[in-house]
Amino acid sequence: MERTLIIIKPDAVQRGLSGEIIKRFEQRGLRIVGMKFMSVSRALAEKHYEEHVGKPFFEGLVNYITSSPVIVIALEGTNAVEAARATIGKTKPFESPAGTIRGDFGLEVGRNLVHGSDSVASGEREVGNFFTESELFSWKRNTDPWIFENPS
Ligand code: IDP
Ligand code: MG
Repeated sequence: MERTLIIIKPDAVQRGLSGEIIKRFEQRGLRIVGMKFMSVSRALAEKHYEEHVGKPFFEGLVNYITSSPVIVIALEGTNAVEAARATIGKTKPFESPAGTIRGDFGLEVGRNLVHGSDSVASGEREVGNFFTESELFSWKRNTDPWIFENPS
């Protein structure tokens, strides 16, 4: 099933919003297959955000994501990537509608609380960057048939 990487960024962890953010993905029906509390090294931050190398905000972005611990989560579900991005909202919180995580809890693009992979290929790559195989779990929930028409 499709996978996406979620990062509860340092600002969200510091502000005590981790539980609220996890709750929204769980309520959506996405299945947690990996989760850990960690510090992101500069090397991992630069790899994760390699598409933004050279942009004016890159240095600030790496400083932000490495500034304090994060929670990383691998989520699985039908259309997991698009569903998670819709739950997160737009890149700029001030443009993000109420009801989304960024629209409900954020104002500035440099403090936008949460990361979600932007494509199926990115989801695969990013989950692999943050988790080893033994940290990812293949499991079923008893509720899966009530969330997925064709659970697998
Ligand atoms: P996304 O997180 O919505 O996919 P991207 O364009 O991939 O957004 O940018 C990655 C991250 O870089 C954003 O989530 C945000 O933290 C940061 N960022 C993007 N644009 C800016 C900017 O103009 N100023 C400061 N930070 C930015
Ligand atoms: Mg992105």
